[in-house]
Amino acid sequence: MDLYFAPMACSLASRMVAYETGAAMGFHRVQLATKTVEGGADYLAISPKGQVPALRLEGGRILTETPAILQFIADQAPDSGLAPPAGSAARYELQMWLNYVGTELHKQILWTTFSPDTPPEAKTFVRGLIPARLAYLEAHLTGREYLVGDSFTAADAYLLWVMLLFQRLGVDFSGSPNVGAFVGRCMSREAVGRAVADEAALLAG
Ligand SMILES: N[C@@H](CCC(=O)N[C@@H](CS)C(=O)NCC(=O)O)C(=O)O
Repeated sequence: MDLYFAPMACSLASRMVAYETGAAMGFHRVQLATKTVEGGADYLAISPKGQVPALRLEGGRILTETPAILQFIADQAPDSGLAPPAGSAARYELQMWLNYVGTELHKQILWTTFSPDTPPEAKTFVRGLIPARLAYLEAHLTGREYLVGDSFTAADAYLLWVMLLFQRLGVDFSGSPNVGAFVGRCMSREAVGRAVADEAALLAG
């Protein structure tokens, strides 16, 4: 498999899950501004959406959309527990959280915040949504270590990425100790910490 990514973008969640499973994965850096892949290839010819992540499967098929990619990688290693078995209630809970993180946090708040074309009023508006979103997560994580069941799943990887960007935005976590503990818990996982460190280094370097 080959993952098309940009450092510290949402594709980082896919790297976390790939490292967690130990999947054999090629990583290809995309310049989102120019829609080119490192080495000069036209990224739009690979993924016409022009967004990361994209996953090239064995055989050449291209998969896009973070929830689908995360589940595909996780399903290659069913014993990892990163995605509960298909058809189980826990699997639908996983999908519920992947959808929540993707729509209510990633696209609504982060994408709007980081898009260069967003009007300032819109940035202010979505920033104002953050306390309620954090309060919801804080309540859910009361007495729980992870979003679904009692072990780390692909949904936790996606939420962690959002929380790391919230930290970069200077969001106040002081009223969200469970969320803060969740971030620390996830980051203390060897594979997750390594994925974040690798992309932070790429961004810095
Ligand atoms: N619906 C897509 C959204 C992916 C997305 O928004 N990717 C961002 C980076 S976090 C991106 O590629 N932005 C560049 C652009 O929109 O042109 C998914 O779930 O994967």
